[in-house]
Amino acid sequence: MNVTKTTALAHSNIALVKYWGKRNTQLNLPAVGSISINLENLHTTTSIEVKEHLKSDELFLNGNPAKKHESERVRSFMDLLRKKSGNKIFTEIISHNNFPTSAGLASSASAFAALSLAASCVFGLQSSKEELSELARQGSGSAARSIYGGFVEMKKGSRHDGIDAVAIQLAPKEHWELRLLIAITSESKKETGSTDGMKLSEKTSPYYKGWVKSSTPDIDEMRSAIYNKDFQKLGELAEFSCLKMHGLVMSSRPGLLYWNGTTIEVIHAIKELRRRGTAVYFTIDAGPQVKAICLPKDTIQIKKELEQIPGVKKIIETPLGGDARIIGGES
Ligand code: 2P0
Repeated sequence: MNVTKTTALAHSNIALVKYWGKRNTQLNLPAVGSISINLENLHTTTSIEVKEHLKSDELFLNGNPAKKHESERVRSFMDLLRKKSGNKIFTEIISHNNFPTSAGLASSASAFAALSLAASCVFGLQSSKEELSELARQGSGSAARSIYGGFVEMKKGSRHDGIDAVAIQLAPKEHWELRLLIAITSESKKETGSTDGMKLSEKTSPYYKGWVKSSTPDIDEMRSAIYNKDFQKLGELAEFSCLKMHGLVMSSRPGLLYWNGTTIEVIHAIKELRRRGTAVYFTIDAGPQVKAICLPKDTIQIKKELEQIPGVKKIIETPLGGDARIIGGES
């Protein structure tokens, strides 16, 4: 009997080597590869149910009907599954994030990874992880990485059809116990989403070509830092890739600035901690939250320091998370 209702869970992820820019917008193919870690305590749970009477997919986000642009994005994603499976069914999709949405915490990553898994299941597709990653990428580039737990590399790929633009797992979370402390400095939605921000940088930044060209060595070095568990190298490279991406973003026209004043205060506090001998590094996505990367033994001290900074609303602590997975289903 076919499964008619399924629930999947996927974790968010944070890139240590950043993705910014597309080589094909239609298939959402990245212009650069990226490397991320998957985050245990930030996740999306998505239930999807086949409803015979529906004429289009219905989406509820965090307990409310989704906004028009969110529903449209999800409906065109679901069209991919209808095309792939040859099944014309429509569904009700109920999705919950356990963290602030659209505030630079990669909500689209966990959302489209969970949706890819749950939707593949109700559409009767026996998808491999690689196929799920390829599908998730078409929803959101960073979602391709959230299919896997631990340390993940997103391949830029070179094919026009995009089947080699998928993520792979470099190492499971057990390989190296890292911690992330996320300093929340604002819970407002960002003004410019990543997709629009990328388009603007591609079109207008004089640094865009240099960004694309210089990404491969970053990927190679980060991969070896992870395999060799070289924390200093991982941290220095993560900061380099982060600042390089934000430099690119700021050099667009009009320039984008995802940070607020507290973002900068937290960066300085992390540098100061390091000057005093604590191994901690920062990275920041397309938003104002600062993620401090550290080792388990230092988390209490770093958390104490960061939560004292005026403007830091709260700190979310997380170890690395596991693969996206099915957590419930009905036939
Ligand atoms: C990353 N970001 O590597 C980079 C760093 C944000 C900053 O991937 O257009 O929402 O849906 O493919 O995946 C966020 O971009 O963009 C992102 P789309 P996505 O994590």
